[in-house]
Amino acid sequence: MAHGTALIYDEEMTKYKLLWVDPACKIEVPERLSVSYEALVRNGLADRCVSIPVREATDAEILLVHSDEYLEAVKKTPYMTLEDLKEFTLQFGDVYFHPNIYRCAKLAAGSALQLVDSVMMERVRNGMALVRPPGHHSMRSAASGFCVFNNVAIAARYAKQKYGVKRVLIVDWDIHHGQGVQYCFEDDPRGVFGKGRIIFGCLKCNILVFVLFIFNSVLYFSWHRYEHQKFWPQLRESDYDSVGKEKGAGFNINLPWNQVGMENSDYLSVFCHVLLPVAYEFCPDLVLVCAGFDSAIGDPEGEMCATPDIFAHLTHLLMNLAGGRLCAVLEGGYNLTSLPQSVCQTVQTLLGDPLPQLANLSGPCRSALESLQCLRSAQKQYWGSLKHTASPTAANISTKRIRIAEGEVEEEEKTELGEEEKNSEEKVWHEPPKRPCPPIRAASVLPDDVACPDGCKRITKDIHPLVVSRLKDHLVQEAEDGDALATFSTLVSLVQKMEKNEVGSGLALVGDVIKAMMCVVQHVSPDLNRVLVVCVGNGKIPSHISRDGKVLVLQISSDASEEQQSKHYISVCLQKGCCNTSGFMQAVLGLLLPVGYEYNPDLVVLVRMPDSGVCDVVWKQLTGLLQSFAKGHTLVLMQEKENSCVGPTASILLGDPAPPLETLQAPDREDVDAVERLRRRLQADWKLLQTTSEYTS
Ligand code: X5A
Ligand code: ZN
Repeated sequence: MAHGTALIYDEEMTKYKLLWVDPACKIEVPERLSVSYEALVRNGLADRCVSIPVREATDAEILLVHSDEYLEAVKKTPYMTLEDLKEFTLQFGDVYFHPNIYRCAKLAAGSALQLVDSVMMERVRNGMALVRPPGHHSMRSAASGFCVFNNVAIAARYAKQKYGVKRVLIVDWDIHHGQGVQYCFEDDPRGVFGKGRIIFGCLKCNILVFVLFIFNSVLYFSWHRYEHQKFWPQLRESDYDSVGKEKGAGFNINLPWNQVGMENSDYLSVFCHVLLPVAYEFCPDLVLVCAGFDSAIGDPEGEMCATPDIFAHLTHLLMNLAGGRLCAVLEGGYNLTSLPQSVCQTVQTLLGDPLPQLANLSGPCRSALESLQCLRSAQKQYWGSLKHTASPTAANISTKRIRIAEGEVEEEEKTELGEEEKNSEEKVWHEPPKRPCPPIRAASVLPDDVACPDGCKRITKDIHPLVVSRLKDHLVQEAEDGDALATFSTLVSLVQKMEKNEVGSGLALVGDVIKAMMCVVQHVSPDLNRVLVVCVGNGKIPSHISRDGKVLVLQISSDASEEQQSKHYISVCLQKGCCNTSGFMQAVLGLLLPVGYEYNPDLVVLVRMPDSGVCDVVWKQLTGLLQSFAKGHTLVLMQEKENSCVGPTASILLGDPAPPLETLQAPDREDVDAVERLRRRLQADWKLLQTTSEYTS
């Protein structure tokens, strides 16, 4: 399996700038790139990456997306006088040309292609390209919004053409709408008769049945500052109801932000409740990120409030798709402090370092919920994971755009005095704390006859007299069983090592997973304020475990025991238990992730109940996603006889990406209903579970 992270950068791309006065363009400066790269060097991240040289994209590659006339016109810009350049620039919106920009634009697109090559040829697992000019606004025959060639769109076409990649997911977390990418792929289902054709021969009827799997090959997701069409580029088609055209319907996903000031929880909520369910259902072979950081706090364009460490999480949440094949290409980002911080968070996550803890997440704001609700109902007919969600009326929200456009109503936020002031105020935030790697990434507690996986350190059983005497008090029956006692004692000391960050994650084979879990939970140090216990499979968890809120239990099973739900004891009951992949993922993405983020545990204990029925790939996805919490400190408890799970579990804890799930079927109606019911019941306690604005004041 490929590993390593590519970094693509060349100083040449700092060598063009705005040569005249234009307030709209003055923020797009060469320093954007140099400060980002210098921060990577200063933090020792550049050195840990595989440095890949840039190259120019060829004409043929640029023509994958752009017209011949446009390319020929741009080709002339290096020879133009200042007056000619100004004149040429005038036909486009919010962009400038310079004698060296054509060269840089070829390098920027070429960098994205080098990155795709490195990932697809398995020289590296993932990577980031730091480029200028950005790309996502440029269209077939037009420059726009500082963009000349559409780097990511070209890369997507290139990946399909050169490597036969069937499904490409483009995630555009830049704060502007990448309308260029949308136009490029919105009616995309090209090559219907090309790949993906399966022919069944039916002997009985003596006929051949051709089944054509018609998949749109590129799924584009973008969130963007919109303000009911008041914000640049002020397009009607940036709204949530642009879902793609004809066969491309459902493959264009726009989440408009109708207010500024969106925070980490707003971003996470959109990932949990729209992007991730759809992305897992789509099952991409490659993920491309339009990685703009003008969506971070302090940015003069975005005016949002999400902190740089959110990008560690956004990146991580995408890293278990497509077998980890992720290429991030820089787009916007104009605050020279938050931009390099955000770039570092992204690259450090690609390198596999522990995730930062996100503290004090609130619920999404009302405006974010309105957008989320509208988007989910606009997309529900295309995606099984959204299919059965309640369909509220979106009318009052969409008509607001028209009424504002016609000057009938004022935007509500403008009527509040002092709001304007708040925006112009300098934003302050802390530099994200360091993310130190523990000396031991994963440790195991295993019976002597079970081999310890490579890269994982076996902890030899050690009996702490103090721990043992406390254990004896609690687990009287086991007091006789010296072996179980030794195992429990070792588990407690393993957790202590995790707490000191000497060890990242742990896995253990134990005689009784529930007893082991109880033992860990009752004996962790009082400094571990919150422990998230995730139980997979049937089995009774003593309900007193969670009484003081220091423990949150979330169980996924096929046992109908919904009565005893409480804020800290959540039981998800699925028809086929953990065997049904789509139902299970629905619960993981729509329930477990939001609750986990809001709870913000210091330790995660993942319990695999005996005979849970969970398949390998799903188990790996779950284990990988749980690394989002507690700075990656997860303890996995498994039943002694399930020693075939040790290897797969260890590989994920050591940082391997989970293999992709097959394209998911729509989950069973009963399962969706069960998850929805639970979500509604719990959203008063866990605000990140909200998907509609009905419940907020
Ligand atoms: C790539 C990017 C922004 C253009 C803003 C024009 N472009 N007002 O962030
Ligand atoms: Zn932008």
